[in-house]
Amino acid sequence: MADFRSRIARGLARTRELLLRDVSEVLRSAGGLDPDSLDELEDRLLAADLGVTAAASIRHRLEEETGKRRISEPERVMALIAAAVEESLLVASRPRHFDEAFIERPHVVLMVGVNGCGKTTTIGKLAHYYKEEGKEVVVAAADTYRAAAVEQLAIWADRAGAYCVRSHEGADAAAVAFDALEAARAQGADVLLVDTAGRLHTRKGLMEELAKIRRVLAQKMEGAPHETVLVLDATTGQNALAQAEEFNKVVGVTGLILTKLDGTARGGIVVAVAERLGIPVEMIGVGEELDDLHPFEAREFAAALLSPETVG
Ligand SMILES: Nc1nc2c(ncn2[C@@H]2O[C@H](COP(=O)(O)OP(=O)(O)OP(=O)(O)O)[C@@H](O)[C@H]2O)c(=O)[nH]1
Ligand SMILES: [Mg+2]
Repeated sequence: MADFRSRIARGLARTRELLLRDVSEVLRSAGGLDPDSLDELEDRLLAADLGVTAAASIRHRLEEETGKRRISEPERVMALIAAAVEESLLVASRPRHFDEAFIERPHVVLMVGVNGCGKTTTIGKLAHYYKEEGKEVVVAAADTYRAAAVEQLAIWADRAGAYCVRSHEGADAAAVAFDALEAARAQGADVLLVDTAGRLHTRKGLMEELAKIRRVLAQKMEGAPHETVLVLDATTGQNALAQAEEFNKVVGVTGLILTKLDGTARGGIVVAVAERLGIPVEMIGVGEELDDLHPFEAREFAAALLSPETVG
């Protein structure tokens, strides 16, 4: 996992640098942590997208600590922040692994999210992830709005060694999902990953289409889809919360995948989303290659986000 850690650390470098800069500035100007600098620090944590609850709980920890002794080293503050972040994330983290005893075959995963959040890419990576575990994977091109979308998924499927079920542009998305489930069953596949068109969570008609895909899958196989995964682009910051709430209302989100954590300064959004929704963050995307998807581990994430040893 050392490789994973260094990739995450690299990916979160910008988030970490900004936080460390904030902490250092606050400490320098106040000469240490006092009530005023705690206020300032809490504001900076909010600005870093960590969310209200996490920012408040970090403040609380720091207050307790300053009651005992004067803190003026940024490293100490960062370590306390890391501990608080880890605690917040543990509540909602559920590393993804394939449990033979638990699942039915095929295990059906419906991928949803706004335009461009990374659904198709993530399906490609997830197909690869499962193939590496020795699973047979089928993907469904149920984004039928654009021919290019089907082509894009087919290319990813090819790279990952998964079978792709596709139809023509403009075909009924639910029908493609239905056909793919039939094919996955006929092939005795272990996993079916259903790609869907990006849609704004505020567009009612499009959101209804997702509900229809769900119904059709459930008709074909009791319990399907076994998972509905919402893909969130970490660079969107606080808007990710509104998206998650809307998608959850319409299709019942069972897990989250955060993408584009590489190179964003807003990695703190993971903490806010996990706290607000209590939906587990299962995986995180840290790049555009096949193996740039990793099971989410609260401890490793907190360490990579904040710990001073990984800086530089
Ligand atoms: N840097 C980075 N880029 C990513 C990541 N995941 C996806 N992308 C890029 O984000 C862009 C959009 O990805 P798609 O997978 O097409 O997103 P989508 O949600 O399927 O988009 P629509 O189907 O149009 O809604 C592509 O250029 C991807 O390469 C990631 O983890 N890191
Ligand atoms: Mg797509």
